[in-house]
Amino acid sequence: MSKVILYFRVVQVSLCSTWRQVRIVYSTCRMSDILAEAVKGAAAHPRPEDIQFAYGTAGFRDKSTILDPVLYRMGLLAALRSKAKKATVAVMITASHNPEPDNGVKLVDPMGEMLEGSWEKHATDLANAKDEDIGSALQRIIDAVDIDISLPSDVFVARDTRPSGPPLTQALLDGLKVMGSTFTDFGILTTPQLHYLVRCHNSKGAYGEPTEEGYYKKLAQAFLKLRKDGAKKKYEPVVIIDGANGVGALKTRKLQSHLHESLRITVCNDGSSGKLNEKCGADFVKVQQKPPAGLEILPGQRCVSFDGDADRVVFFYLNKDGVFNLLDGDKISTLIAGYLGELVSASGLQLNIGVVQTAYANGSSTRYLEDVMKVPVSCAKTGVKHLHHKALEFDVGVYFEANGHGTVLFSDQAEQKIKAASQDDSLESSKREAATRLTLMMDLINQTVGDAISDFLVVETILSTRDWAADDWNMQYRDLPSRLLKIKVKDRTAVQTTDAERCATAPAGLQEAINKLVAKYQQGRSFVRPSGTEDVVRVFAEADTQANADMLAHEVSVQVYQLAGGVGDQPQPPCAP
Ligand code: NG1
Ligand code: ZN
Repeated sequence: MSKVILYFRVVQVSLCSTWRQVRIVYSTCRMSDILAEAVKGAAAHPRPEDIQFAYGTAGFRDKSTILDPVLYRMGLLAALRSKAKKATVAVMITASHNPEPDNGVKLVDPMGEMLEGSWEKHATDLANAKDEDIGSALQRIIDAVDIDISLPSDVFVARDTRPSGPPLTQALLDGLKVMGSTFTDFGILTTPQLHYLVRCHNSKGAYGEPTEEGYYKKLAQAFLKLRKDGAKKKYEPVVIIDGANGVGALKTRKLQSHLHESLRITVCNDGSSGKLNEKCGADFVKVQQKPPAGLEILPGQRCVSFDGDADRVVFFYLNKDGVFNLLDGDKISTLIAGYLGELVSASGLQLNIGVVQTAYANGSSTRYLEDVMKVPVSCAKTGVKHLHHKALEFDVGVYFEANGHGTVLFSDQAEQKIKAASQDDSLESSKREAATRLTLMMDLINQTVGDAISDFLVVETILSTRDWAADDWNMQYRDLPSRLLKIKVKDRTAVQTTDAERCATAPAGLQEAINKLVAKYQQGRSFVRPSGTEDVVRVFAEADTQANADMLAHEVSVQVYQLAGGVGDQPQPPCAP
């Protein structure tokens, strides 16, 4: 080892009643000792030789039983990331909408962003290094990024409600301790709460108070100020929340006391009986296009589904004939972009607003945004980091995945202009008031990442201001019927795509086959892509009727099965309704 660097190493961290009171005892040691200890520590977290892990669109995600070595190694990596950024970073342990036996881990950068793309490879390499090679794998990262290992590191940690969370947290902390990193274990939080906390901490409170209570206070204060009094004809401040039997339910209960009587929330699927994400939650409702189990709904009642870590949200209701209607991420982004657009015009500010979607966005929503609302729309690859990145191109960038994950980003310049206008006494009062509402919307929106609780409050604010029932919102445009399927293949990387995943470049002949099938259907559209979180290829189709969307999705699935090495039985045609 050529470098001999002495640096401080934390040997004891004691957490007192609040995370701020951390007692830290330091000792000194050499980098070579640390790397040797990292290897030694791996003995308690051995890596099975036959499994390859990959840091995908949502970090590592797998059966919780095999993730222990990955968590240990992510502890090591998080410490390095913190040193590289000279700031606190965060690690969230969750498998989001996936079933309870799964779990996962993702790193969060200092301002609450997803881990920078170039580090995903480091994460994958370290996760796949043999136990005895951990030291050299760490050294390669240190050299590649040129990390000053003598710097301190600090990491925030949280998990969702999965029973595998505590032991996996322990494995992560073992990795952090070996690296001599300080850390704060927040226990159970929603993913977006952790993103919020790390940003508050690194911005020295400029983004908000860095506590869970601070999160509720910030959202609730903005929400209550935005709520206009006065009789409503259609909007009712009553809502039923499907908490997916996860952390979103627990945290909504905590939020409730801060909202006073402004909104009557009934939390169902709160984890007291059902299983996490089982027949409930945002993913179930979106994919199955039906209400979750565990809710008794009357026609017209507004219902909300969160996913397992509360970073996705969809709304739904039964119309007067009892027919299920879904208000997904596309409907949410249209609602938000429309309202923010009105506020920006009313304030007289020159700010451009754009919407970012993925190929999964319903075709009707794209047409409505572009043709009726005249809002520019960009299409990004699946995965929040891609949408987030594109949204930064606008002064006000609204981004949502159809599945309900999304938020709004305000550029620094936009934020400054809006705040200045809200305090400018020389402006007409109507302009100033619009700017003031925009500042409150900025507070209500969790700009770090999609946040089910924050997005839910944003939607309630807009519906209340517009005095809309769910039906009024839904009538903005009519969704085209669609179908999402998944196909198991030998190797999902056999499917490759381009043009924001809308066109398959491999295997040969697949895109031509899709084009031919699509041409048979009115308003047909279909694309395929390998999932980043599951070992499957996803097939999406939409068409003029549900039967046609189902049939198109089926026919494309058969092509994927035949051309991309399908395993198991060939997909069967949809049953007649
Ligand atoms: P994959 O498995 O790559 O399709 C899914 C979602 C993404 C995103 C990630 C992260 C769909 C079709 N895909 O990704 O939008 O939310 O999970 O959780 O919904
Ligand atoms: Zn999630």
